[in-house]
Amino acid sequence: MNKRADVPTALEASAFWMPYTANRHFKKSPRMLVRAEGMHYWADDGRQILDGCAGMWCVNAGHCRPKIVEAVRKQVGEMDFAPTFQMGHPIAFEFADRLARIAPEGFSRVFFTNSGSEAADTALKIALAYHRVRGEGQRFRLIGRERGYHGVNFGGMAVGGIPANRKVFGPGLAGVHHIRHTHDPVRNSFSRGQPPHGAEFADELERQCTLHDASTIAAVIVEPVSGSAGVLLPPKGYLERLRETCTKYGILLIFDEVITGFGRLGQPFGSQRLGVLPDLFTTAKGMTNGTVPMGAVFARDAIYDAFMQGPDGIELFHGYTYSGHPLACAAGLATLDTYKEEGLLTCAASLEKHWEDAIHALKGARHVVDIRNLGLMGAIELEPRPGSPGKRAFESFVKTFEAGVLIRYTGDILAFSPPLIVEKAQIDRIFETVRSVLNTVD
Ligand code: PXG
Repeated sequence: MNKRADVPTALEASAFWMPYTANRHFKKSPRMLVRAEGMHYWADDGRQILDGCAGMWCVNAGHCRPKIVEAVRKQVGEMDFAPTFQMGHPIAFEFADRLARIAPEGFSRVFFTNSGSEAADTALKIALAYHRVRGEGQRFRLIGRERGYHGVNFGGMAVGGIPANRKVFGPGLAGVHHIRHTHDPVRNSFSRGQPPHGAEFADELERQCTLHDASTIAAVIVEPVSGSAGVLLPPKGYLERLRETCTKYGILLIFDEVITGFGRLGQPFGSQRLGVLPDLFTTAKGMTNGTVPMGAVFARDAIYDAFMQGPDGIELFHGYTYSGHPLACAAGLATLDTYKEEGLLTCAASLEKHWEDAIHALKGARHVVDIRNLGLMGAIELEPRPGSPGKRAFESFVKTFEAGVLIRYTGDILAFSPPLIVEKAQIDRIFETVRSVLNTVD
Protein backbone atom coordinates (compact mmCIF):
# COMPACT_ATOMS: atom_id res chain seq x y z
CA MET A 1 0.00 0.00 0.00
CA ASN A 2 2.42 2.68 1.07
CA LYS A 3 5.22 1.23 -1.03
CA ARG A 4 7.12 3.96 -2.82
CA ALA A 5 8.41 2.97 -6.21
CA ASP A 6 11.94 4.03 -5.27
CA VAL A 7 12.05 2.25 -1.90
CA PRO A 8 11.47 -1.51 -2.19
CA THR A 9 14.52 -2.63 -4.16
CA ALA A 10 16.89 -0.74 -1.92
CA LEU A 11 15.11 -1.93 1.21
CA GLU A 12 15.15 -5.58 0.29
CA ALA A 13 18.93 -5.41 0.20
CA SER A 14 19.28 -3.03 3.13
CA ALA A 15 21.98 -3.54 5.73
CA PHE A 16 19.59 -2.69 8.58
CA TRP A 17 19.04 -5.87 10.63
CA MET A 18 15.80 -4.77 12.21
CA PRO A 19 15.09 -5.52 15.87
CA TYR A 20 12.12 -7.69 16.87
CA THR A 21 10.95 -7.67 13.27
CA ALA A 22 10.26 -10.21 10.55
CA ASN A 23 12.99 -8.67 8.36
CA ARG A 24 12.19 -10.49 5.11
CA HIS A 25 8.51 -9.73 5.38
CA PHE A 26 9.00 -6.10 6.36
CA LYS A 27 11.56 -5.35 3.67
CA LYS A 28 9.11 -6.65 1.06
CA SER A 29 6.21 -4.54 2.35
CA PRO A 30 7.61 -1.78 4.54
CA ARG A 31 5.75 0.66 6.76
CA MET A 32 7.82 3.82 6.92
CA LEU A 33 7.40 6.79 9.25
CA VAL A 34 9.14 9.99 8.23
CA ARG A 35 7.86 12.78 10.48
CA ALA A 36 6.10 13.30 13.79
CA GLU A 37 4.34 16.06 15.70
CA GLY A 38 2.04 15.98 18.73
CA MET A 39 -0.32 13.01 18.48
CA HIS A 40 0.70 12.11 14.94
CA TYR A 41 3.21 10.48 12.68
CA TRP A 42 3.36 10.93 8.94
CA ALA A 43 4.05 7.95 6.68
CA ASP A 44 6.29 8.19 3.64
CA ASP A 45 3.23 8.31 1.38
CA GLY A 46 2.08 11.49 3.15
CA ARG A 47 -0.63 9.89 5.28
CA GLN A 48 -1.16 11.23 8.80
CA ILE A 49 -1.10 8.44 11.40
CA LEU A 50 -2.66 8.78 14.84
CA ASP A 51 -0.20 7.45 17.42
CA GLY A 52 -2.04 4.97 19.62
CA CYS A 53 1.07 3.66 21.37
CA ALA A 54 3.30 6.68 22.09
CA GLY A 55 5.90 5.40 19.63
CA MET A 56 6.74 2.36 21.75
CA TRP A 57 5.24 3.41 25.11
CA CYS A 58 7.72 6.27 25.40
CA VAL A 59 6.56 9.53 23.81
CA ASN A 60 4.32 10.45 26.74
CA ALA A 61 4.17 14.20 26.00
CA GLY A 62 3.59 13.70 22.28
CA HIS A 63 6.08 14.14 19.46
CA CYS A 64 8.62 16.86 18.75
CA ARG A 65 7.61 19.04 21.66
CA PRO A 66 9.31 22.41 21.06
CA LYS A 67 10.87 22.77 24.51
CA ILE A 68 12.49 19.34 24.33
CA VAL A 69 13.67 19.80 20.75
CA GLU A 70 15.19 23.16 21.63
CA ALA A 71 16.93 21.84 24.78
CA VAL A 72 18.60 19.03 22.84
CA ARG A 73 19.62 21.39 20.06
CA LYS A 74 21.17 23.81 22.51
CA GLN A 75 22.97 21.11 24.49
CA VAL A 76 24.52 19.41 21.47
CA GLY A 77 26.10 22.70 20.44
CA GLU A 78 27.32 23.52 23.93
CA MET A 79 28.76 20.25 25.21
CA ASP A 80 28.17 17.09 23.21
CA PHE A 81 29.60 14.61 25.68
CA ALA A 82 31.22 14.62 29.08
CA PRO A 83 32.41 11.68 31.17
CA THR A 84 30.69 10.79 34.43
CA PHE A 85 33.35 8.40 35.77
CA GLN A 86 35.40 10.46 38.22
CA MET A 87 34.15 13.59 36.43
CA GLY A 88 30.86 15.43 36.47
CA HIS A 89 28.76 17.87 34.53
CA PRO A 90 26.04 19.98 36.18
CA ILE A 91 22.90 18.85 34.38
CA ALA A 92 23.42 15.19 35.32
CA PHE A 93 23.21 16.23 38.98
CA GLU A 94 20.33 18.58 38.27
CA PHE A 95 18.35 15.95 36.38
CA ALA A 96 18.87 13.30 39.09
CA ASP A 97 17.69 15.76 41.75
CA ARG A 98 14.63 16.76 39.71
CA LEU A 99 13.75 13.10 39.19
CA ALA A 100 14.11 12.35 42.89
CA ARG A 101 11.64 15.14 43.59
CA ILE A 102 8.84 13.43 41.64
CA ALA A 103 9.67 9.95 42.95
CA PRO A 104 7.85 8.47 45.93
CA GLU A 105 9.25 9.71 49.24
CA GLY A 106 12.45 7.98 50.27
CA PHE A 107 13.72 7.30 46.74
CA SER A 108 16.31 10.01 46.54
CA ARG A 109 19.05 8.27 44.56
CA VAL A 110 19.14 7.81 40.80
CA PHE A 111 21.60 5.70 38.77
CA PHE A 112 21.60 6.55 35.05
CA THR A 113 21.59 3.96 32.26
CA ASN A 114 20.79 4.24 28.55
CA SER A 115 17.80 1.95 28.21
CA GLY A 116 15.28 -0.08 30.11
CA SER A 117 17.31 -3.25 29.55
CA GLU A 118 20.33 -1.66 31.16
CA ALA A 119 18.19 -0.35 33.99
CA ALA A 120 16.93 -3.88 34.71
CA ASP A 121 20.43 -5.35 34.77
CA THR A 122 21.66 -2.43 36.87
CA ALA A 123 18.88 -2.91 39.43
CA LEU A 124 19.66 -6.63 39.73
CA LYS A 125 23.35 -5.89 40.19
CA ILE A 126 22.64 -3.19 42.80
CA ALA A 127 20.47 -5.69 44.69
CA LEU A 128 23.23 -8.32 44.76
CA ALA A 129 25.92 -5.81 45.70
CA TYR A 130 23.72 -4.25 48.39
CA HIS A 131 23.34 -7.54 50.22
CA ARG A 132 27.05 -8.19 49.86
CA VAL A 133 28.10 -4.82 51.26
CA ARG A 134 25.88 -5.49 54.27
CA GLY A 135 27.50 -8.86 54.89
CA GLU A 136 24.70 -10.94 53.35
CA GLY A 137 26.55 -12.10 50.25
CA GLN A 138 24.77 -15.46 50.43
CA ARG A 139 21.72 -13.78 48.93
CA PHE A 140 22.37 -14.57 45.28
CA ARG A 141 19.01 -15.74 43.97
CA LEU A 142 16.85 -13.56 41.77
CA ILE A 143 13.15 -14.19 41.33
CA GLY A 144 11.28 -13.11 38.21
CA ARG A 145 7.85 -13.95 36.91
CA GLU A 146 6.36 -15.80 33.97
CA ARG A 147 5.44 -13.41 31.15
CA GLY A 148 7.63 -10.71 32.70
CA TYR A 149 9.70 -8.48 30.39
CA HIS A 150 12.81 -6.78 31.68
CA GLY A 151 14.59 -6.09 28.43
CA VAL A 152 16.96 -8.17 26.41
CA ASN A 153 20.29 -8.18 28.23
CA PHE A 154 21.40 -11.33 30.03
CA GLY A 155 20.11 -10.35 33.48
CA GLY A 156 16.77 -9.06 32.31
CA MET A 157 16.40 -11.98 29.93
CA ALA A 158 17.07 -14.45 32.73
CA VAL A 159 14.45 -13.02 35.09
CA GLY A 160 12.05 -12.35 32.21
CA GLY A 161 9.37 -14.86 31.42
CA ILE A 162 8.38 -14.58 27.77
CA PRO A 163 9.46 -17.89 26.25
CA ALA A 164 10.47 -16.67 22.79
CA ASN A 165 12.81 -14.09 24.31
CA ARG A 166 14.75 -16.80 26.14
CA LYS A 167 14.68 -20.08 24.34
CA VAL A 168 17.53 -19.73 21.83
CA PHE A 169 19.93 -17.87 24.12
CA GLY A 170 21.36 -20.57 26.31
CA PRO A 171 21.00 -21.31 29.99
CA GLY A 172 20.85 -17.72 31.28
CA LEU A 173 21.91 -16.92 34.83
CA ALA A 174 22.28 -19.43 37.64
CA GLY A 175 20.09 -18.92 40.68
CA VAL A 176 17.11 -17.46 38.85
CA HIS A 177 13.59 -18.68 39.55
CA HIS A 178 10.14 -17.62 38.43
CA ILE A 179 6.76 -17.28 40.07
CA ARG A 180 3.64 -17.66 37.95
CA HIS A 181 2.07 -14.85 35.96
CA THR A 182 -1.14 -13.21 37.12
CA HIS A 183 -3.24 -13.69 34.00
CA ASP A 184 -6.42 -15.57 34.82
CA PRO A 185 -8.89 -15.13 31.97
CA VAL A 186 -11.34 -17.69 33.33
CA ARG A 187 -12.03 -15.65 36.46
CA ASN A 188 -11.01 -12.16 35.37
CA SER A 189 -11.86 -11.59 31.70
CA PHE A 190 -13.26 -8.16 30.84
CA SER A 191 -12.36 -6.78 34.29
CA ARG A 192 -12.17 -3.01 34.39
CA GLY A 193 -8.97 -1.91 36.08
CA GLN A 194 -7.32 -4.27 38.55
CA PRO A 195 -8.99 -7.69 38.39
CA PRO A 196 -10.66 -9.07 41.51
CA HIS A 197 -9.16 -12.56 41.57
CA GLY A 198 -5.59 -13.73 42.05
CA ALA A 199 -3.97 -12.09 45.10
CA GLU A 200 -3.03 -15.64 46.10
CA PHE A 201 -0.69 -15.96 43.10
CA ALA A 202 1.73 -13.96 45.25
CA ASP A 203 1.89 -16.88 47.67
CA GLU A 204 4.18 -18.60 45.19
CA LEU A 205 6.90 -16.35 46.56
CA GLU A 206 6.41 -17.93 49.99
CA ARG A 207 6.92 -21.33 48.36
CA GLN A 208 10.17 -20.14 46.77
CA CYS A 209 11.27 -18.87 50.18
CA THR A 210 10.63 -22.27 51.70
CA LEU A 211 12.26 -24.22 48.89
CA HIS A 212 15.44 -22.17 48.59
CA ASP A 213 15.45 -20.67 52.09
CA ALA A 214 14.61 -16.99 52.06
CA SER A 215 18.10 -16.08 53.27
CA THR A 216 19.49 -17.00 49.81
CA ILE A 217 17.11 -14.71 47.89
CA ALA A 218 18.38 -11.26 46.94
CA ALA A 219 15.49 -9.75 45.01
CA VAL A 220 12.16 -10.18 43.29
CA ILE A 221 11.54 -8.23 40.09
CA VAL A 222 8.13 -7.62 38.54
CA GLU A 223 6.45 -5.06 36.35
CA PRO A 224 3.63 -3.43 38.35
CA VAL A 225 1.59 -3.97 35.18
CA SER A 226 3.13 -6.34 32.61
CA GLY A 227 3.37 -4.36 29.39
CA SER A 228 5.07 -6.38 26.68
CA ALA A 229 3.25 -9.57 27.58
CA GLY A 230 0.00 -7.83 26.73
CA VAL A 231 -1.06 -5.54 29.60
CA LEU A 232 -1.49 -8.08 32.39
CA LEU A 233 -2.77 -6.34 35.50
CA PRO A 234 -1.95 -7.09 39.11
CA PRO A 235 -5.01 -8.58 40.83
CA LYS A 236 -6.26 -6.58 43.80
CA GLY A 237 -4.10 -7.33 46.82
CA TYR A 238 -1.41 -9.13 44.81
CA LEU A 239 1.35 -6.53 44.93
CA GLU A 240 0.58 -5.89 48.60
CA ARG A 241 1.18 -9.56 49.32
CA LEU A 242 4.46 -9.63 47.37
CA ARG A 243 5.56 -6.58 49.35
CA GLU A 244 4.69 -8.22 52.67
CA THR A 245 6.64 -11.36 51.86
CA CYS A 246 9.70 -9.40 50.69
CA THR A 247 9.66 -7.28 53.83
CA LYS A 248 9.24 -10.30 56.07
CA TYR A 249 12.34 -12.02 54.65
CA GLY A 250 14.60 -9.03 53.86
CA ILE A 251 14.26 -9.58 50.08
CA LEU A 252 14.45 -6.48 47.88
CA LEU A 253 11.38 -5.81 45.76
CA ILE A 254 12.20 -4.31 42.37
CA PHE A 255 9.48 -2.76 40.23
CA ASP A 256 10.24 -2.44 36.54
CA GLU A 257 8.51 0.83 35.74
CA VAL A 258 9.91 1.25 32.23
CA ILE A 259 6.35 1.40 30.89
CA THR A 260 4.37 2.39 33.99
CA GLY A 261 6.66 5.31 34.87
CA PHE A 262 6.09 8.94 33.93
CA GLY A 263 2.36 9.28 34.10
CA ARG A 264 1.09 6.21 32.25
CA LEU A 265 -1.11 5.15 35.18
CA GLY A 266 -2.23 8.62 36.30
CA GLN A 267 0.52 9.19 38.85
CA PRO A 268 4.21 9.90 38.18
CA PHE A 269 5.02 6.24 38.92
CA GLY A 270 2.95 3.07 38.96
CA SER A 271 3.85 2.36 42.58
CA GLN A 272 2.07 5.57 43.57
CA ARG A 273 -1.03 4.62 41.64
CA LEU A 274 -1.07 1.08 42.95
CA GLY A 275 -0.21 2.02 46.53
CA VAL A 276 2.70 -0.39 46.95
CA LEU A 277 6.29 0.78 47.17
CA PRO A 278 9.27 -1.30 46.02
CA ASP A 279 12.89 -0.94 47.21
CA LEU A 280 14.34 -0.22 43.78
CA PHE A 281 12.59 0.70 40.56
CA THR A 282 13.67 1.01 36.96
CA THR A 283 12.54 3.54 34.37
CA ALA A 284 13.40 4.55 30.79
CA LYS A 285 11.17 5.49 27.81
CA GLY A 286 9.08 8.44 29.09
CA MET A 287 12.06 9.71 31.07
CA THR A 288 13.22 11.71 28.04
CA ASN A 289 9.93 11.46 26.16
CA GLY A 290 11.72 8.95 23.94
CA THR A 291 13.85 11.74 22.44
CA VAL A 292 17.29 10.56 23.56
CA PRO A 293 17.81 7.02 24.89
CA MET A 294 18.04 6.95 28.67
CA GLY A 295 17.04 4.82 31.62
CA ALA A 296 17.54 4.94 35.38
CA VAL A 297 17.33 2.97 38.57
CA PHE A 298 15.77 4.74 41.55
CA ALA A 299 16.98 3.49 44.93
CA ARG A 300 15.71 3.94 48.43
CA ASP A 301 18.01 6.09 50.56
CA ALA A 302 18.89 3.14 52.79
CA ILE A 303 20.26 1.21 49.82
CA TYR A 304 22.52 4.05 48.70
CA ASP A 305 23.53 4.69 52.32
CA ALA A 306 24.59 1.07 52.78
CA PHE A 307 27.07 1.47 49.90
CA MET A 308 28.38 4.72 51.36
CA GLN A 309 29.34 2.90 54.55
CA GLY A 310 31.35 0.28 52.67
CA PRO A 311 35.10 0.42 52.07
CA ASP A 312 36.60 3.71 50.92
CA GLY A 313 36.85 4.22 47.15
CA ILE A 314 34.51 3.33 44.30
CA GLU A 315 31.36 2.04 45.96
CA LEU A 316 29.77 0.30 42.97
CA PHE A 317 31.83 -1.10 40.11
CA HIS A 318 29.18 -0.45 37.52
CA GLY A 319 28.31 2.25 34.97
CA TYR A 320 28.09 3.02 31.27
CA THR A 321 30.11 5.39 29.09
CA TYR A 322 26.86 7.20 28.46
CA SER A 323 25.44 7.18 32.03
CA GLY A 324 24.12 10.72 32.49
CA HIS A 325 24.79 11.69 28.86
CA PRO A 326 24.42 15.47 28.45
CA LEU A 327 21.94 15.23 25.56
CA ALA A 328 19.77 12.79 27.47
CA CYS A 329 19.88 14.94 30.61
CA ALA A 330 18.97 18.05 28.60
CA ALA A 331 16.09 16.18 26.96
CA GLY A 332 15.02 14.80 30.33
CA LEU A 333 14.99 18.17 32.08
CA ALA A 334 12.92 19.71 29.29
CA THR A 335 10.64 16.67 29.39
CA LEU A 336 10.03 17.15 33.10
CA ASP A 337 9.26 20.83 32.44
CA THR A 338 6.75 19.89 29.76
CA TYR A 339 5.16 17.23 31.97
CA LYS A 340 4.84 19.75 34.77
CA GLU A 341 3.51 22.64 32.70
CA GLU A 342 0.83 20.48 31.15
CA GLY A 343 0.01 18.30 34.18
CA LEU A 344 0.88 15.20 32.17
CA LEU A 345 2.11 13.06 35.06
CA THR A 346 -1.41 12.93 36.48
CA CYS A 347 -3.73 13.68 33.56
CA ALA A 348 -4.22 9.98 32.71
CA ALA A 349 -6.30 9.77 35.89
CA SER A 350 -8.93 12.11 34.49
CA LEU A 351 -8.96 10.44 31.05
CA GLU A 352 -9.06 6.94 32.47
CA LYS A 353 -12.85 6.61 32.67
CA HIS A 354 -13.31 7.67 29.06
CA TRP A 355 -10.49 5.36 28.01
CA GLU A 356 -11.98 2.46 29.95
CA ASP A 357 -15.46 2.94 28.48
CA ALA A 358 -14.07 3.32 24.96
CA ILE A 359 -11.95 0.18 25.06
CA HIS A 360 -14.60 -1.93 26.81
CA ALA A 361 -17.12 -0.87 24.17
CA LEU A 362 -15.36 -3.49 22.02
CA LYS A 363 -16.66 -6.29 24.22
CA GLY A 364 -18.67 -8.44 21.82
CA ALA A 365 -16.72 -7.18 18.77
CA ARG A 366 -15.49 -9.84 16.36
CA HIS A 367 -12.68 -12.14 17.69
CA VAL A 368 -12.46 -10.33 21.06
CA VAL A 369 -12.02 -12.65 24.07
CA ASP A 370 -10.76 -10.22 26.72
CA ILE A 371 -10.22 -6.50 27.34
CA ARG A 372 -7.97 -5.02 30.02
CA ASN A 373 -7.16 -1.45 31.06
CA LEU A 374 -5.51 0.75 33.68
CA GLY A 375 -4.52 4.41 33.43
CA LEU A 376 -3.88 5.01 29.73
CA MET A 377 -2.83 1.43 29.10
CA GLY A 378 -5.09 -1.08 27.47
CA ALA A 379 -5.23 -4.39 25.65
CA ILE A 380 -7.70 -6.24 23.49
CA GLU A 381 -7.06 -9.96 23.34
CA LEU A 382 -8.19 -11.82 20.24
CA GLU A 383 -9.01 -15.44 19.85
CA PRO A 384 -6.05 -16.93 17.95
CA ARG A 385 -6.75 -18.11 14.43
CA PRO A 386 -6.67 -21.91 14.61
CA GLY A 387 -3.26 -23.22 13.56
CA SER A 388 -1.66 -19.78 13.16
CA PRO A 389 -1.26 -18.03 16.50
CA GLY A 390 -0.39 -14.34 16.28
CA LYS A 391 -1.51 -13.94 12.65
CA ARG A 392 -4.85 -12.38 13.45
CA ALA A 393 -3.30 -9.72 15.69
CA PHE A 394 -0.53 -9.03 13.18
CA GLU A 395 -3.00 -8.55 10.35
CA SER A 396 -5.13 -6.32 12.59
CA PHE A 397 -2.06 -4.25 13.41
CA VAL A 398 -1.20 -3.82 9.71
CA LYS A 399 -4.76 -2.97 8.71
CA THR A 400 -5.12 -0.52 11.59
CA PHE A 401 -1.97 1.21 10.37
CA GLU A 402 -3.38 1.29 6.85
CA ALA A 403 -6.48 2.89 8.34
CA GLY A 404 -4.31 5.63 9.90
CA VAL A 405 -3.74 4.48 13.48
CA LEU A 406 -0.53 3.06 14.96
CA ILE A 407 -0.94 0.45 17.69
CA ARG A 408 1.19 -2.45 19.05
CA TYR A 409 0.55 -6.14 19.12
CA THR A 410 2.06 -9.11 20.90
CA GLY A 411 0.94 -12.66 20.30
CA ASP A 412 -2.80 -12.28 19.71
CA ILE A 413 -3.10 -9.20 21.89
CA LEU A 414 -3.49 -5.64 20.62
CA ALA A 415 -1.92 -3.11 22.98
CA PHE A 416 -2.67 0.59 23.36
CA SER A 417 -0.81 3.40 25.16
CA PRO A 418 -1.28 6.79 23.46
CA PRO A 419 0.70 9.89 24.32
CA LEU A 420 -0.82 11.38 27.48
CA ILE A 421 -1.88 14.48 25.52
CA VAL A 422 -4.48 12.37 23.71
CA GLU A 423 -7.95 13.91 23.32
CA LYS A 424 -11.19 12.06 23.94
CA ALA A 425 -12.14 12.17 20.26
CA GLN A 426 -8.78 10.60 19.41
CA ILE A 427 -9.37 7.82 21.95
CA ASP A 428 -12.72 7.14 20.27
CA ARG A 429 -11.07 7.10 16.87
CA ILE A 430 -8.45 4.56 17.95
CA PHE A 431 -11.04 2.05 19.13
CA GLU A 432 -13.56 2.68 16.35
CA THR A 433 -10.78 2.05 13.84
CA VAL A 434 -9.89 -1.20 15.58
CA ARG A 435 -13.54 -2.25 15.65
CA SER A 436 -13.94 -1.79 11.90
CA VAL A 437 -10.62 -3.50 11.21
CA LEU A 438 -11.67 -6.55 13.26
CA ASN A 439 -14.74 -6.84 11.03
CA THR A 440 -12.47 -7.25 8.02
CA VAL A 441 -9.88 -9.63 9.52
CA ASP A 442 -10.53 -13.37 9.30
N1 PXG B 1 11.44 -3.32 31.07
C1 PXG B 1 10.18 -3.17 30.63
C2 PXG B 1 9.06 -3.34 31.59
C3 PXG B 1 9.93 -2.85 29.30
O1 PXG B 1 8.68 -2.71 28.88
C4 PXG B 1 12.32 -2.86 28.93
C5 PXG B 1 12.50 -3.17 30.27
C6 PXG B 1 13.51 -2.71 28.08
O2 PXG B 1 13.70 -1.40 27.70
P1 PXG B 1 14.65 -1.07 26.44
O3 PXG B 1 14.75 0.43 26.53
O4 PXG B 1 15.95 -1.72 26.67
O5 PXG B 1 13.93 -1.58 25.23
C7 PXG B 1 11.03 -2.68 28.43
C8 PXG B 1 10.84 -2.37 26.98
C9 PXG B 1 6.07 -3.57 23.31
C10 PXG B 1 7.46 -3.09 23.58
O6 PXG B 1 5.42 -3.06 22.42
C11 PXG B 1 7.87 -3.01 24.88
C12 PXG B 1 9.18 -2.63 25.17
C13 PXG B 1 10.04 -2.29 24.15
C14 PXG B 1 9.59 -2.35 22.83
C15 PXG B 1 8.29 -2.76 22.54
O7 PXG B 1 5.56 -4.42 24.02
N2 PXG B 1 9.55 -2.58 26.49
